[in-house]
Amino acid sequence: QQGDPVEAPAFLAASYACQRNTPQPGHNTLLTAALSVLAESAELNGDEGRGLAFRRSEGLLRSLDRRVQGLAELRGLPCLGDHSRRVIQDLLENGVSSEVEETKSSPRYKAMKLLTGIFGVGVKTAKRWFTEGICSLAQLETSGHSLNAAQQAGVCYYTDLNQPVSREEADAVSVMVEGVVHSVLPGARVTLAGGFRRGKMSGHDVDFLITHPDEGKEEGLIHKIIACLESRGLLLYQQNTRNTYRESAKGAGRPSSSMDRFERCFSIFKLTNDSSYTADNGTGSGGRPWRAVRVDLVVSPISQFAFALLGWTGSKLFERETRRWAVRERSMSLSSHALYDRNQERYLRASSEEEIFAHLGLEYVSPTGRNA
Ligand code: DCP
Ligand code: MG
Repeated sequence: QQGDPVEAPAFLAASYACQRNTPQPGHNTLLTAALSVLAESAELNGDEGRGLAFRRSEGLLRSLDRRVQGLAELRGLPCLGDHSRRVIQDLLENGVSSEVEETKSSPRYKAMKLLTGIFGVGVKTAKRWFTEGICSLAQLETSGHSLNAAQQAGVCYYTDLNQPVSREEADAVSVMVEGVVHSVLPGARVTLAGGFRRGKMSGHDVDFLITHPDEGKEEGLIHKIIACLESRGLLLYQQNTRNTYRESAKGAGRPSSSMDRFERCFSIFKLTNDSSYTADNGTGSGGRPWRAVRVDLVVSPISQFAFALLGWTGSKLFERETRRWAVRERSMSLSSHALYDRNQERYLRASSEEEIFAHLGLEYVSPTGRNA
């Protein structure tokens, strides 16, 4: 190898994504897009560990404040394993990576992406179908498999749901959700979370967190919201769950589980192309005057709101890394409900995201810097 190793600045060398500021889309989109394909391919194969390794490489590259032009510039940086470095070298030298190109054109990757692109279909189900030779929606339809209600909606609105949601559409959905929430519970607060809170210009869905300043007023709210949405004809599909979270002696609401236990509703909205909504792509497939949009509504008690907001803002890697930091570096368990200090054997309260970062001994990272 040529040249002396260059010492990376401490900020860039930080090995946890939650210690870095990661803007969207970053200065290395050729590299991050390629690593994202390899991560996705590993995830679709059920290989979580390999997927995570590529996600960490991708996150590190996105956090860099300049475009990488040579492999030597990456010396001393964490999160970049040999495999990732080989792919990066290929891309820097040839403009393409043969491994990434092969992955993208492989029948398995294409079929798994198509099948998991159906709302309600996870990796396990897609794998089973692919093994049976199902690679397209047409083959799924003729296969005779009975689909559950979510999957039926997923097939029905497949084209709409695989068209990215624009910022304008997210804003239009916000207006609808705020109108409904305020009509069923005056004083309730609606906050846009997920990728749009991180400043992304498009997303696969729109995520909302709903709370009320008086603890307890939010109980059962999800059912009232759903009833109102349905009465106004705004829902194409919905599946809701009750809040099952209770603080336990073990701390922080089962941090091992990535699912939280809030009252919530996974839904598909009917977004109409009317005066409140002026995006160019305002029609659904088949030229309908409306289109289907995935919306997640989550209701949190005000006492857990800061944790819920941190948990539902993402990115998924940023969340994962924050939890990993908490356990390994601070002996704490963090979830979307609470933060538990295992040494002090008590929950640490917080009424803002800033306070949570402070409890964790992390410098505050604003939502737009959490795009790891
Ligand atoms: N999240 C969570 N638990 C879940 C689902 C999501 O904690 N069961 C968190 C992590 C995500 C955030 O909520 O970053 C939003 O989830 P999305 O899947 O909607 O991801 P994004 O909004 O980040 O991306 P996209 O633009 O694809 O919607
Ligand atoms: Mg989202």
